[in-house]
Amino acid sequence: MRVLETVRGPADLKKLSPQELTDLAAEIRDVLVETVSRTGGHLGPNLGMVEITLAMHRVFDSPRDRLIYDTGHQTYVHKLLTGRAPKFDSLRQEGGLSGYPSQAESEHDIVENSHASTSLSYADGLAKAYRIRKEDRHVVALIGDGGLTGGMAWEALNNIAAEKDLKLVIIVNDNGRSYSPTVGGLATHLTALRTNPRYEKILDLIKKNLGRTPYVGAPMYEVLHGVKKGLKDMLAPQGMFEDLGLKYVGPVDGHDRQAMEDALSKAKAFGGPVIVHAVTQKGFGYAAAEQDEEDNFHQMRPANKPRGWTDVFAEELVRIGHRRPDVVAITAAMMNPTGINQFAQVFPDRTFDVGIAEQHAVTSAAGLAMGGMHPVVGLYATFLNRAFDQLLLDVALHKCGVTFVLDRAGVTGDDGPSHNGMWDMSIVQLVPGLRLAAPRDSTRLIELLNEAIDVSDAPTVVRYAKGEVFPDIDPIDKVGGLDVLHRSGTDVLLVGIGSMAATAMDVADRLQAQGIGVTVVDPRWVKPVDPKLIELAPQFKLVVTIEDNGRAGGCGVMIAQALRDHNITTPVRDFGIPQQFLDHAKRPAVLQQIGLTGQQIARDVIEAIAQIQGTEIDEPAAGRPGGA
Ligand SMILES: Cc1ncc(C[n+]2csc(CCOP(=O)(O)OP(=O)(O)O)c2C)c(N)n1
Repeated sequence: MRVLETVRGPADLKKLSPQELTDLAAEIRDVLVETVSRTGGHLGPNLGMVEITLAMHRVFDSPRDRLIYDTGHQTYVHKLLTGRAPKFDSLRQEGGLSGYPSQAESEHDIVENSHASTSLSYADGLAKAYRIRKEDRHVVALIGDGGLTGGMAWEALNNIAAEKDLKLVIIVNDNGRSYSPTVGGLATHLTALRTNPRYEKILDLIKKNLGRTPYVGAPMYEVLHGVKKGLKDMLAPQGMFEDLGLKYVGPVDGHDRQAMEDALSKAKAFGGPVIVHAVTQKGFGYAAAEQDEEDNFHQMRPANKPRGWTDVFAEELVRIGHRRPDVVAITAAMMNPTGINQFAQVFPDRTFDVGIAEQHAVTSAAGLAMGGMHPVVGLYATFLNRAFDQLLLDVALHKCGVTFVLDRAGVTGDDGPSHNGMWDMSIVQLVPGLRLAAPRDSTRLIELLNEAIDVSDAPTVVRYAKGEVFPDIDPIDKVGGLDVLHRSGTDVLLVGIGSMAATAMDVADRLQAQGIGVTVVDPRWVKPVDPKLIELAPQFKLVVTIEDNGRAGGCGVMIAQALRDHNITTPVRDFGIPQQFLDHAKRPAVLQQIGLTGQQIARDVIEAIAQIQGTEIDEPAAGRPGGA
């Protein structure tokens, strides 16, 4: 029987012998490699977390003590040790285990948000609550060196340091990498420590010499301790933490379970906030991951990836870079995933990886624009949420020409609620002067990216979906800025936004088959609303908008408002993502669940037209959660 099968919860771990724990670590690595190769997900980070997680669960008493994982992508080992091993096969599958912590799954999970750099703030609040309620519980926050590059983490540290009696242990899992190597001054500090052999050698020497000086042992120790501290300050980052008033333990080999347990026990006994600095290797124990240069298998990559939206953007940005020496690129620790890496290879001096620091990225872009450059900020759509105020007041108020390229917009699916890009088109609607483009295919992405970068006196946003780029849909006509994609009548004006233009074409076919006349347009630029769209609308019985964004405050709502403002009474039906946190599943399954497919939209539109015409038709009246 494998040791893993005997572990039904953390209590079982405490009974295991050192040998059994070593065997368990090997078994966990086998399960990780075998499962994640099949399901996809975060392999490298979890391979690096095996011993740390074992130590966390042996030293602390979850769920009484609270374990918080920053971002949460490194919790597969935690899942395996907290009763979820039998279901681990279902990782990231519809109805199966989430790829992140989940309160619904386990009492051992508390924070589910997968946006980085939040763990220390949650931990600060939880520990303060337990102190006020006089509950004797520890809070443990695990944060990577990547997570630690986010400003929020430092805001939290600043506050935690002032609370001398908080029972709070911060484990820094320092593997030197986010996706790519972690950047910035802090990362340089951590690397200096990790890679400097002098430090441990000198400490060894001190220890040995101490043993040989019997009478002066104690005073000598003080002197040498001073020396040690001075040395550490020179080489290590704890000077920085200690200056803040935080106790520092480390560096500890994060793959030495016993050493980790010793360090955590010491930290637990201290009774105030402590930082335990664990040094690990991403992908540890699996040669293919350890040696992978791109990202140590941070996330499993499919073997034959079809040409995606990111590839089209990446190649075009390089072409633009040659033509426009003022164009610079900024990424927030997502060099490869956003495609900025291709620009970086050609223009390293014009590329800035700022760490997981979206807020800084955006205001730094404003500064670059004020200094005569045209920044292109590459982000996942969901992470723009982080930098709304910076976009609004630092960029837009100052009329800075900054282009935001939002990848993974719309339903992304597998990574669950916090990774869906379903807020961007709503929040950017609030920004005066900002122009928003949603390309429907690769030709339009190239066109719109160029048009966006030509705007020098306002922010522009270009947003597109995750994964494979859709086949081109060529326009049959152009009306103002609108592309007309289909024209068979004037019953319904279908406005297909971005990747939903393909769905609009599907709807059009279905409506036409029912004898309903349809025109499909793609506005390309969706903010501001194109005046030609306002001119066209009164010619139709119904305007239908389809977008891959939350319905609240989205493009459909803005189009309806523009029509009202012009006293146009044509009814509008807006289809988009319902304002819900969507459980993880594949994108097509999520779209089906929320009613955002050609079939479901066509059914609703047929009903709406029937109502408008005052006639009843034989269509099943099923629910339409995504419909208007
Ligand atoms: C606000 C935010 N921006 C970007 C990301 C994307 N992201 C997920 S994991 C990760 C790297 C995390 O690095 P680190 O904290 O060191 O953890 P590791 O994977 O190395 O264990 C990034 C950038 C995110 N989750 N949240």
